[in-house]
Amino acid sequence: RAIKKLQSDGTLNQPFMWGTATAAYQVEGAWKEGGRSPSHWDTFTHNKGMENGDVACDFYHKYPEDIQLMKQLGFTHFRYSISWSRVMNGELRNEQGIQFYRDLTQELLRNNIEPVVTLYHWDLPDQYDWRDENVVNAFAEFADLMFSELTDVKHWITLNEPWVFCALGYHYGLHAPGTEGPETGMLQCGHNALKAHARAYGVFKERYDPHRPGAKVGIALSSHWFEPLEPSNAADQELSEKKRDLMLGWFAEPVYGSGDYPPNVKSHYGDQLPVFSEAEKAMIKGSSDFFGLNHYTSVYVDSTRGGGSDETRIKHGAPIGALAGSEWLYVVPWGFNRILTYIKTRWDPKAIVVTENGMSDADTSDVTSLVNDYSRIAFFEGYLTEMAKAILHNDVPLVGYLAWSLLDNFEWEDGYAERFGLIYVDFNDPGRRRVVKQSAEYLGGLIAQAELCR
Ligand code: PNW
Repeated sequence: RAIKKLQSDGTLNQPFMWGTATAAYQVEGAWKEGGRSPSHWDTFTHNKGMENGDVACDFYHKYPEDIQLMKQLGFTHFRYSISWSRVMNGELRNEQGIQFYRDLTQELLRNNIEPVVTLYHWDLPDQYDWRDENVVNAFAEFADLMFSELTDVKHWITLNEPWVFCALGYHYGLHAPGTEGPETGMLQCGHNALKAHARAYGVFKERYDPHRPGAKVGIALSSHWFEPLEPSNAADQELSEKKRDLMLGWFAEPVYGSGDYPPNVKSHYGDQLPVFSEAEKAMIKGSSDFFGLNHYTSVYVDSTRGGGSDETRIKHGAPIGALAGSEWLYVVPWGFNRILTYIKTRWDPKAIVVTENGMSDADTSDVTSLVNDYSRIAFFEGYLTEMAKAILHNDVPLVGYLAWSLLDNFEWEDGYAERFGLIYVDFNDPGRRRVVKQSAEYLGGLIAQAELCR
């Protein structure tokens, strides 16, 4: 019904995008094959002796098999990212690396699966630093290279979750390059990320758009839903709105709103926050053809607690939802409708693509329980029902839903301890055996039904 409504509204002028999402460093492996040079994630994990993406799912070699699985399950789209240091070595192009992405893209198209390409999903070549303005030009050139090579790609995402890679990489020190420091580093990172995104968008519009009918370029932003602990309490409401600004509005307001940071972000950081010139604001404003949203979870906001601890998952003794396999991921389906409706109301984007949504299981040696993943089925049932409500009752212009993730994979600082896949991967097997989980079959069945109802 939701899809029918989108069609009658004219929101869907192409089939609804049913896909899965991955990221290069999390799945590819082959870290020094084909002329690839190290990214800061290689260096960070190796220096710290952490689990790493050296082999990961070995997607680099196994992608034809994975594409057959996607096809059997009925997915129409697949989101993957480009390892920048695979396709470029400093300023030079690396032909072998580029060929890998040409081959992957063609294999998808041959199997009737539309590519959704993320240019940057956190694996920065070692020589760059997001706090340094040089990265802006470098990223625009890298984007130009990929736009020119992957001519058949219709959906591009410039950056994945600048909130995460700036905050965790340059403030909390949990992600590469592992810098724990004042908020200024993270703010500088965000500033350059917005400029880099807008430059790449501009390159596409100027040089490629005229010859690529229907092609779209956007950015993927992540946010929790922030719910006032007491919905009628004005202070809880106000603080919730501020938290939405600090996580989502920081990037969404410049791109989809005014071209500048929201007032809450300006007042919170004061002089630490870099300032955009008028020309930069003009370049950033409107620099996205769709709103890419990565959403997983929700939190309550309690204004009666102090600064650092104003978020809680407990209300009157009851948890906000079931805890998944990651300490930050509580299953809160209703928050999905709320954040989608909030985005529609505040920024009124032409289209929203859910570029990631999914849940984790903690790793265990009990493979049967990992494959019979009924709690993940419940997760998708709950979140997709709320997504349908957002479309039907709140006129949210949703054009696609990409589940995170196709495969169990390298979950960043948590290594292989958390499994987000629709497909189980045996990381002890040198062949990285795959087993389709029950939740993948469930989604496949749901896609088939949705298609029949059109
Ligand atoms: C996303 N949070 O990261 C990333 O895009 C993926 O690469 C990652 O594997 C996936 O979600 C699962 O973690 C996020 O705390 C990590 O809000 C944490 C948050 C959001 C997104």
